[in-house]
Amino acid sequence: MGHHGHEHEACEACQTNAGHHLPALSPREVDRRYRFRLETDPAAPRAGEEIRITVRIETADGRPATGLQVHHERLVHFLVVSENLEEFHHLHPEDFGLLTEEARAQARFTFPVTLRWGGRYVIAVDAVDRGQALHKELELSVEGPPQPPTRWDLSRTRSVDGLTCVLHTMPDRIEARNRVEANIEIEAGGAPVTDLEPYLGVLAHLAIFRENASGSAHTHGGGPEFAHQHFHKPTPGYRGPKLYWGHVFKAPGRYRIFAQFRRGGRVYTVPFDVEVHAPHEGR
Ligand SMILES: [Cu+2]
Repeated sequence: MGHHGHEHEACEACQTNAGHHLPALSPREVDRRYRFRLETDPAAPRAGEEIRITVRIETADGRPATGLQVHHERLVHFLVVSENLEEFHHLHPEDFGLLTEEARAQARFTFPVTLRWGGRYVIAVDAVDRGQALHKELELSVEGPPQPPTRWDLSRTRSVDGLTCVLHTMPDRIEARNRVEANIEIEAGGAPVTDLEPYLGVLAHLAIFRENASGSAHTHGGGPEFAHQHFHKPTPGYRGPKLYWGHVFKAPGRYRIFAQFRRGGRVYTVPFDVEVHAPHEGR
């Protein structure tokens, strides 16, 4: 969510849909207006053991943020990623029955997770407060075996659980600070997949992390209406085979994109790695 929204005022059609067009607060504004308090149980979390993570969201005056709104069918979305980007979880308190009325009134969000390694993890928090999207990254330090180096794979074709997914980007060479139009084309057994199912309100979720988990974004995709900054009307009943999305990568470097979509009641997570180049000057 970090990036989606601020450049899409033109689209009336999607606005009623899933909330991709909400104005996003800048990281500076988020820090000015909110406090995020991270607690873990146990206090010194260890790899291989369940950790209960609690994030409390307060406004700058120290009160619970009570204006949070459901977006994409959940109140707050948490993306947990290891520093090497080899481990990724997309979690919500509701899915564990942990969003009680009391927790909600206190803006206290708890979820369990078991992590593979020690070292640094990033928890990216996505919420919507009074119509404005906020994205915040928190850090967690875990005891345990060191994380192996990132296994980068810059190929644009990935085969996962019987599906072949091909990432197309326009332009092919991705540059920082310039919007990229992208789609992921999905095939099963050589045939295009046209029975994708909405997952948390949209056909595609994209969690995007820069190398060393030094930056993150959560954006969404779907039918052709997601191409070209959402200028198109939604295509009713569109279920594939291409998941359209777009993104502005903030800085050069390597990125891992976790694309998530659902088919046959099952959520697939497909990673793609891309190199983002410094923008050409003088254009
Ligand atoms: Cu989510």
